[in-house]
Amino acid sequence: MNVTIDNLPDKLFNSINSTPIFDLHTHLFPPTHKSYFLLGFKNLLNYHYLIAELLIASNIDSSTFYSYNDDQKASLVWSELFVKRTPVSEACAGVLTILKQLNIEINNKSFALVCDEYDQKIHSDKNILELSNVSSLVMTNNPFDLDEWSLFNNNDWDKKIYFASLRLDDLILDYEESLKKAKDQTSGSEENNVIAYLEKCYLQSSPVYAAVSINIDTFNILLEDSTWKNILQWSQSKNLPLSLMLGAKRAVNKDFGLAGDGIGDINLKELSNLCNSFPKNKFLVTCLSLNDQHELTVLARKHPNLRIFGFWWFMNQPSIIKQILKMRIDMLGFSFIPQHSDARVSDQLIYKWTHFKKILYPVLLEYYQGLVDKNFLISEKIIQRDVHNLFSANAKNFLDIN
Ligand code: FIX
Ligand code: ZN
Repeated sequence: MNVTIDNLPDKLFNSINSTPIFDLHTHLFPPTHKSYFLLGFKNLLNYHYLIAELLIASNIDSSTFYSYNDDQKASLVWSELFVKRTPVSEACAGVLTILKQLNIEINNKSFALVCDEYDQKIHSDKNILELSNVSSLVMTNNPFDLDEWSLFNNNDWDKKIYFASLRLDDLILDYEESLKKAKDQTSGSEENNVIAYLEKCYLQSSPVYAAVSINIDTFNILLEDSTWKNILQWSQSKNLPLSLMLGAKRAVNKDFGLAGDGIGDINLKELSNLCNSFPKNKFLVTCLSLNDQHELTVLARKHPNLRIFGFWWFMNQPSIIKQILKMRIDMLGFSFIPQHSDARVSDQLIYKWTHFKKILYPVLLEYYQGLVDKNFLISEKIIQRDVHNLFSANAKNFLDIN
């Protein structure tokens, strides 16, 4: 059925709100992985985005804050950011969006009461997946964190919902220790212990990609170091894309813990070299700094083995997303993966995707209206195809999964 200028807004709105989402990068785990699965209001408030905001807004010092238990921390975040101050930041707005979607009224209610009401409404990851319309997601799995990796000794979780990825940062942060673990976990006599261990992890977890976060100080390791050349060859032989998360500088303020990471530099000319040097490897790429977005988009026009994904962390702000999303569409059409949630607490899937859809809707509407103006026929089928590609198929096709 063709869409007219009058019913276009409704058709698009319905399509955006009914299309299932494949979330390409999260830090979530299935509920059976007990100490890693995070759910609920207190965990939401203890998100490191909010902790950074609390530590700069109040005069509570970080060591005092981190000495508190989770309940105390959450209650402090609530009183400092939501009661004493106006919760306008994106991370604060996220909490309010979730409360609104759960029909939890907060005005004139104590923190304890809000917590109780919240606990009555959200019980499981299934609840959240339904509310957010996320049908499957990719976890971040570190093969060098043996306790976390024990997830794969267990078969008691839904592998059609929770896909694995191999996060390889430890190989850069502490190569010697990682090598030792690789040897311990294999016979130790293989010619290449790291690859032997990755092969073992691959067979255990069926990852959909490998990933590493790097900046200008470490990028050349990918191009020059023999371990990484082997990893690139190995991932090519597996048809396993490498996800490059570019431009984070860890521990800009060590005292802030996980909330203390910031932005470092990256030279995207080196990314272009990498794409040329390994033309048969596939690279998913996201950049943390606004400064790099234009060049990254140009590179994605030049290298078919490079696919842009998401608005990572400090990029995930409505004002920035709107502008960069349009630039990506102007230069790439719909050939990119527009968003990932980076959720650490399952409930965050609700707000991260609600907020993104709110930005995506008017942007797409403007492009479709432009096409109708130029006499290009838009049908419901076209809209559904495009939204399905943006929310799921672009990523799945690049990863070769269905
Ligand atoms: O490296 C990453 O995957 C980052 O997303 C995280 O380390 C970061 O802490 C985060 O949660 C950003 O959203
Ligand atoms: Zn992440």
